[in-house]
Amino acid sequence: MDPHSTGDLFSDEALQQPARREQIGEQSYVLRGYALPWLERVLPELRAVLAQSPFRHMVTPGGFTMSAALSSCGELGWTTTTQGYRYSPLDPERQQPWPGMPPILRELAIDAASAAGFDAFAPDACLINRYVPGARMSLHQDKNERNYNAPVVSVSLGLPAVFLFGGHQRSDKTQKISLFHGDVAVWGGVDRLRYHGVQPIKPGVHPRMGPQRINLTFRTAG
Ligand code: MD3
Ligand code: FE
Repeated sequence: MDPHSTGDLFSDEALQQPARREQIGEQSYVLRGYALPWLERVLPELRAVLAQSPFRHMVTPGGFTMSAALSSCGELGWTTTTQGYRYSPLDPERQQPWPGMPPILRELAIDAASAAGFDAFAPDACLINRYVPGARMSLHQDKNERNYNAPVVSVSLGLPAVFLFGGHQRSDKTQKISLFHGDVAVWGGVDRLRYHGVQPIKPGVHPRMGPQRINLTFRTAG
């Protein structure tokens, strides 16, 4: 429509920034603000998931308590045991299936994957990480999923984070990428097994999310 007419000037659409797609690797993208128009539908569903399976701090096989708290929804959730890391159909805290993946979360993930060039994404797991100020995630690879052909889709909410994007060896140089509320990152193909981590979150209070960062990662795990 004519942008100078007043009719829809204050509609959500008119207020929306154009989505910016930044390429950060051969097959990796950050879709700036991509999740913002979805959030008022996503956040109530996320709250309902967390009411069923609350955040908990998992202990690594090496005996370290992770500083990021974790939950999951979908057919599979990520867990730690003394044996190692694995995906499980049951929430070990409750010995019950994880909450189902809310359709609006699934739709957001599939839509973002497609915007980054990955069609037919079929996520079966959504990991939910909560970082309070000071929490971090050290450099690691995600390699517990059965199928590395599928991308990983990550939605950042709340306080900003500095994401570290490394190479295929732990010792490879890392690039720093700031991730903000509403940003969606998509990784796949040749970048799927790159080392990555999150620097300690700086103190702050996000106007919508409070004093925390929440990250959703959608994967095809099984
Ligand atoms: C790059 N989470 O849960 S998500 C994780 O922000 C994890 O909570 C971080 O790493 C967070 O495992 C980063 C972005 C992400 C996820 C998977 C990747 C980046 C990736 C796999 C390969 C390369
Ligand atoms: Fe990871």
